[in-house]
Amino acid sequence: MTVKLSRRSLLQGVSLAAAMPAAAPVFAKADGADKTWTGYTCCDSCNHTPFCGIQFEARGNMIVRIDNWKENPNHFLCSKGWATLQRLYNPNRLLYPMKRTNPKGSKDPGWVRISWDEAYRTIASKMLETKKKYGPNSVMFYAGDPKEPRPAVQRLARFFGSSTYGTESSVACRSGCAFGEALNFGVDNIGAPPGPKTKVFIVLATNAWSKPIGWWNMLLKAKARGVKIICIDPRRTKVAQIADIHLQLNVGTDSALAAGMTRVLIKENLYNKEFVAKWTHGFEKYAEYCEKFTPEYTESLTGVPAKLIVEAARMWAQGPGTYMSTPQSLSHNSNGIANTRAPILLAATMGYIDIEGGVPFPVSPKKWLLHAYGQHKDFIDYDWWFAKETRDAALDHKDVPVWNATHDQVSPNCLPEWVEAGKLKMFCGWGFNVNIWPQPGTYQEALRKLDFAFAADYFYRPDSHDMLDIVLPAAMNYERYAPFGSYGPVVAARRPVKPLGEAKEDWRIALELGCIVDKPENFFDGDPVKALDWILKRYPDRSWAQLDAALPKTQVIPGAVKGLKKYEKGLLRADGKPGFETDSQKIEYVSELLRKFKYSGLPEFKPMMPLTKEFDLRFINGTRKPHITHSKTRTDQPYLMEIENCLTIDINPKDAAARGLKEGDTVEIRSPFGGPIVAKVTVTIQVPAGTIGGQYGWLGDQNTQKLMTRENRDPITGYPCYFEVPVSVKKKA
Ligand SMILES: Nc1nc2c(c(=O)[nH]1)N[C@H]1C(S)=C(S)[C@@H](COP(=O)(O)OP(=O)(O)OC[C@H]3O[C@@H](n4cnc5c(=O)[nH]c(N)nc54)[C@H](O)[C@@H]3O)O[C@H]1N2
Ligand SMILES: Nc1nc2c(c(=O)[nH]1)N[C@H]1C(S)=C(S)[C@@H](COP(=O)(O)OP(=O)(O)OC[C@H]3O[C@@H](n4cnc5c(=O)[nH]c(N)nc54)[C@H](O)[C@@H]3O)O[C@H]1N2
Ligand SMILES: [Mo]
Repeated sequence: MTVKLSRRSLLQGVSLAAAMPAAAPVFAKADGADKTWTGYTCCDSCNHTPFCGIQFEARGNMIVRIDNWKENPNHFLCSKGWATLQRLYNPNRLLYPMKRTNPKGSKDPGWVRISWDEAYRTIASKMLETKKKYGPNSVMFYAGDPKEPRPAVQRLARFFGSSTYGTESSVACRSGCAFGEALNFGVDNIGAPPGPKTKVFIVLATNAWSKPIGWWNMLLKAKARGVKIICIDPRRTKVAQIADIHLQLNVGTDSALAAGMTRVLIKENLYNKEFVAKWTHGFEKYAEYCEKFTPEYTESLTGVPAKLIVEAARMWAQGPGTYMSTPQSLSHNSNGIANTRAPILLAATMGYIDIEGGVPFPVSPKKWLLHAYGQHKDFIDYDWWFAKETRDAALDHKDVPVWNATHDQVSPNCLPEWVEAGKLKMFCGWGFNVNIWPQPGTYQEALRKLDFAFAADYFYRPDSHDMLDIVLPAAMNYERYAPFGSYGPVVAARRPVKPLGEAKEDWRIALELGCIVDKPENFFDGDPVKALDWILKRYPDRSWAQLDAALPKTQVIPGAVKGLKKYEKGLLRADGKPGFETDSQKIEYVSELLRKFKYSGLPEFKPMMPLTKEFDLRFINGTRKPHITHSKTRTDQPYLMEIENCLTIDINPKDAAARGLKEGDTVEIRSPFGGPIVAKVTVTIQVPAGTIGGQYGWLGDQNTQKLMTRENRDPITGYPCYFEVPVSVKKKA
């Protein structure tokens, strides 16, 4: 007999391990002792989507070799991908649930190993107790950079009844830029690579090192067939080096640059009057705004030579053209939304919208959440999240009203204030890194004050976990079924090995907890494969068994809407009317949504925090490097540490000379908000004079988040300004 996990069994103290539903066909492949077999998974190293496919060879349950999964559309592994096996078999992995035995604040939390039984029992009773005492929203559900756990965690939050669900995306990642895009177009659109008819390609604040390897190959091919490339980036990136025009602007001045280019298009009569008149809203107002952005004035703000601004606008007018914008970098300053919106509106000004060679507007299969890792709207009960009562009751309602009204993920940046106000009592984390935030100490302090907190992770991370009550071992990408690797509407099953030790899949942890605090039938008896099958069966001819049988081939979720100029045919709006899914039904230069919240609605330029005599350099704290992801790659994958083993900052030769610095010197960095932070210097023209670049994710006296500020965030997204803070750099005595 299979005993199901239930709230009653929890309260009666039945052994949960014995109560686990039978897991067939789970991990069936790994059962054949020493047999050699082929498995499939996705790399989750940097979490760009689509993920990169990995094929591996296993002997019994031991992976002995990894390779490119060539049937997967994304299959060239980079240094981080190749190093994932070192992470899987890293002897420091967290393999068992643990609880603290010393009071919070003690130097040593006194961790001891516990059973899953005890872990679940403790967590579930705390969840129910906290909900009863303080209401469901006092329990926070959170997923950090790991994207894969999200659908299951969000479902758990939903059935538990808590809208306090936040992720790294609502702290600082892709959702900010996506929101800027959606304010323009009614839907997010990061842009697309050039098609056969494309003549000009704007690469906006996008670093080739953050992309799958195939992206760079795509760019080289486009260049070879004569596509003109305009790179907009303060740094001399790989893209800038092969671009026809590099608009090397000052950080945070994209809205000024776009205004300057728009003015050229208007003055020289190059813009698409017909498209603008028929399909856009607020253009006259924006044109009026752009009037003062003469090339010279724009140069004075952006640092880009006036001549080059004119030349770039003229080149853009020789389209059709497309752009690719950044997942996040434009959103990391206090004027983030305007900087995200303005440059991509240049596509609308030229009418390069959903035409051949222009920017496609893909429409995904019904209810398929394209960028959400194969998530289906019904799986998370999408309408509940967007109901007015849910939004109004969410904890970020007062902090970021525009965001609150439009997002299912709360903005968790005011977490310390929520704890202080007694609104937040418990924290449930999957892949939680406290160093995502500026001034992480403030968040550590807040988490310490909670009644109860736990997190699931691959590793024990003292900075993030020392103030928690329980930590749970998460199975890695090679050890889990869920979610399916998703490449837009292209999906594939995985074939994993069994988790090491007592690690469990994130989905399984969330679903099993759901079985206990809610009903097992709402949580697929705790089985991730059943959950995936349920999602797939929303579509004709799709099921888990079908995906599994098709391996190594991928499958397509049917129902994506194809064709061009979909706005003419009513295919971009839910009500089937022509136009775009904005308030005005047009592409908006003046956002009517922002106007409702008392903003002007225009993507206007605002200067950032000024440099001072003491803090005379702008710090871009976080541009991606090929061998580093956030905080993760440091100790987990020694191969990658061989490439770089400490915080390194890029500094321009002029700035280095003025400070008497040479390559390899050790420096101290200070900001008005903290420091000193210790780093090694790389002298390079990759950064312009006046700006330094460096990673976050290093710990202790190399932790750059201590230089950042919690104040001065973008008021619309609530995002911190990681790319704005002024700093000083001095040689360490
Ligand atoms: N200064 C500065 N700060 C930034 C940024 C910046 O550019 N500059 N960028 C922002 C952006 S865009 C992002 S995405 C964030 C990074 O977001 P973070 O959440 O800070 O990302 P990581 O450092 O990767 O930490 C993720 C944690 O999850 C664990 N983990 C990894 N995979 C899994 C998994 O599948 N399951 C579980 N349970 N755990 C897992 C890792 O071991 C690690 O402890 O940082 C933001 N903060
Ligand atoms: N190798 C690697 N790849 C990753 C990650 C990783 O950690 N490592 N992280 C993943 C994640 S979570 C994310 S969000 C993405 C991020 O991907 P990207 O957004 O591509 O990453 P960044 O390198 O931070 O920023 C892109 C470029 O923006 C430029 N930039 C900075 N400020 C400005 C500005 O004000 N204006 C303009 N025009 N340009 C500016 C930077 O110089 C940089 O070259 O990468 C993903 N891929
Ligand atoms: Mo991100």
